[in-house]
Amino acid sequence: DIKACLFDLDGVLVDTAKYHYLAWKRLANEMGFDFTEQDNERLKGVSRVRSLEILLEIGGKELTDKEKELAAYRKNEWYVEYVDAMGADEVLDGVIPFLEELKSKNILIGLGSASKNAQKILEKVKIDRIFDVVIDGNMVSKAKPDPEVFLNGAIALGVEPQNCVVFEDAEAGVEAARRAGMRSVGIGEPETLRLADIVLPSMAKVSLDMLVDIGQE
Ligand code: B16
Ligand code: MG
Repeated sequence: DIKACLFDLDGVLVDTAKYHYLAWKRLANEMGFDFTEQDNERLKGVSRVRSLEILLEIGGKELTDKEKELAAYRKNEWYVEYVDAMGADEVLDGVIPFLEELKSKNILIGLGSASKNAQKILEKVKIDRIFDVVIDGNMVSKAKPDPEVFLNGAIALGVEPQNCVVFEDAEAGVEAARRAGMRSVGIGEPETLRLADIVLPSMAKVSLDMLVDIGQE
């Protein structure tokens, strides 16, 4: 049975990808190349450092380690400006009622995000207090698809992996869930989230009954 639900942040609870995009685009433009929304798809669920490497590859640019550090820092400053302007209305449809349903059934709620800004974002959109544990990009050494972020969440909650369900929009995140020995709900397209136990187009379609079904497999 299900004792805990672990949520990815960007693409599941909020759409911060659009702000990441604007900040990366600004950096790319300053360096003299364009960065499209399609390019941005490659950065979803990927760490900040790795995102920068992909961006530089797209632009055909090479930077020294020192320059990379500065570029990532500046991108984050711009990104955080957008985050600071976020409000409770940016929580994606279906999320709040579902979290409340989990709470009422005493199912534990955890966050497993690659973002180092996760805590701030949860506070801005006013859902931080619903979480029993938050594991973010500051607390893990290995990025998804490594299962570390979700395993740390399960340990912190005192729940076995087989009693956890992960909600993820990124292929690497679904793979991380599987490698952690957890079930997963993919949020997005079935073609890109093949490893998920079920795929839904958005959190608006999620329900506890549906989880019970996958929990009994
Ligand atoms: P930060 P998630 C990820 O969030 C984003 O999808 C990804 O685009 C971003 O680069 C990463 O967080 C790191 O974010 O720069 O704030 O540390 O989907 O794992 O919640
Ligand atoms: Mg995500």
